[in-house]
Amino acid sequence: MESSSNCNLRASSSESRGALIVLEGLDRSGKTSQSSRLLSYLAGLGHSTELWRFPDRSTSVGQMISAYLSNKSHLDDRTIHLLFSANRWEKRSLMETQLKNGTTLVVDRYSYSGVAFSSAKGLDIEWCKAPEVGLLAPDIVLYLDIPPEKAAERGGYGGERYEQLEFQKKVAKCYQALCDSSWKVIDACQPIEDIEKQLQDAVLDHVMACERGRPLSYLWPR
Ligand code: DGP
Repeated sequence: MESSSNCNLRASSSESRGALIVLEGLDRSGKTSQSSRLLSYLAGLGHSTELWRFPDRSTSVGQMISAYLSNKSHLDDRTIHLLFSANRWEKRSLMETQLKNGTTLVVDRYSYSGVAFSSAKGLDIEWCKAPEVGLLAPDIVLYLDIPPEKAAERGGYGGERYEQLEFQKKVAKCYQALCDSSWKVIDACQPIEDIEKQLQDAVLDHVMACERGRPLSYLWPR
């Protein structure tokens, strides 16, 4: 963002930066298309913005995750949990660099998916959170809230490992356990344009606050 250019002499805690915006939700909740729309909106306002997604299947860890999700490999539940987390850790320093460069990141899934999907398998929630400690905390989590049955009706479950109604019901409950004041819950059954507008309204204050120098924070904030 242009407004960062004169901030070199400020204390690091008040340096202008990009915002870390995370979209979360069940499979088929509309995250991916809303992430793209949000990116276009912010870019249209002149903000430097990038679209990220986790898992990032382009890395070697990401390829292991992709093989697991498509049932081409089978891994112990804790092992795959740690791989998902490693996939976020391998992008952490680039994430920090980009935010400090003034780029806002719109991120499709993050640590909350990690905890919700693994704790839905019965793993202890605190154990699931532990490897995420120290990753950058989002400025806002946008949760696209859809009943699992409605998501299943949308079809397009692509045959990946977690795309099953009964499992998604458990994931929904686990997401509820994670929801805190940094989350904005949006009804994902509304028309696409209404959701898009609500997401836009939800992020602007955060983008501006980060531009003014909101300090970075780390998981898990209390
Ligand atoms: P996506 O590429 O957004 O369709 O995500 C792939 C699937 O992986 C989806 O069912 C959600 C799940 N997932 C995403 N992140 C994590 C994670 O960190 N841990 C676990 N266990 N599952 C995840």
